[in-house]
Amino acid sequence: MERQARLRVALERDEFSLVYQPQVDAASGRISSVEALIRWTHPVLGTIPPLEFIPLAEENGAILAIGGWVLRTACADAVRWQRDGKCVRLAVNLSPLQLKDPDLLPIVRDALASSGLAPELLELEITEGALMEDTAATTLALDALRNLGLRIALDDFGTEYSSLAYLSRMPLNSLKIDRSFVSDLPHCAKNLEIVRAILAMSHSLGLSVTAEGVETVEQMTALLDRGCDAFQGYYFSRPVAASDIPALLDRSW
Ligand code: G
Ligand code: G
Ligand code: MN
Ligand code: NA
Repeated sequence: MERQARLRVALERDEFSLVYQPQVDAASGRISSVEALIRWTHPVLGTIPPLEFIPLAEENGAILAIGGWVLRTACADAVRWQRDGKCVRLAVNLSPLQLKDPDLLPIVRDALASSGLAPELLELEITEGALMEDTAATTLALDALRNLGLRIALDDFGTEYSSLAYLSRMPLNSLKIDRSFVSDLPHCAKNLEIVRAILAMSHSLGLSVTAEGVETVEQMTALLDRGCDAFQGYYFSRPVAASDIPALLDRSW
């Protein structure tokens, strides 16, 4: 079978799963949020990374069904953590195609209603590409989502267009600095300056900033010294199974 065709049946065959990676609040050192990340385990081919299959799913439209499954599953996991007495925000990645889907709003509303997750605890991560495509329609879609009470984060910031125009125009709550700017900190003077500029600009627009791909204490310190609001990366935790999250929520850094 071809990969595209395999992808279409993977949902029915229950081959997808989610792992979760913590985001740590700089002020408290506690986990403020966890990001859901999809995994595909094919019975014969084994693990197929999202960077390989997400683009395929966007080509054949399967991303809409897959994205709906991710939302419902992640919201249900988050409510299970709450029943354990652990309240944490949930971040879910949204494909540009989902943002253009006229059914997105009812899909999100249903995922919240059927799980019982409070909208304030859900954050959707969108990419710069999604913002560039159709500004008017995108603003409407984001406004509708924010009116439900949830938060919007701009993912992988700095890798695509990084237009300053949409940053002030779009209804965003936060921005995630791409890990390519983090990996050679604290030694790379140029990336230190880029990080400083992103933080100044974001804070003046009222956006909170998360740094991605933080792998060492030196990287964390460089980001902390410059006023970064939250961190995500292997230094704190790799993505883990849903059942491992409650124990992590007791930790602090
Ligand atoms: O988990 P990992 O680093 O391998 O993820 C690689 C890429 O796949 C990241 O850019 C991430 O945003 C994307 N990704 C992971 N899970 C999802 C998902 O549920 N939906 C979408 N649209 N992208 C995802
Ligand atoms: O959605 P986003 O593009 O932010 O996806 C996050 C991706 O980054 C996931 O695939 C995750 O596995 C990966 N990742 C998370 N932390 C680290 C890290 O510290 N180093 C590296 N190299 N990758 C990371
Ligand atoms: Mn993300
Ligand atoms: Na990212």
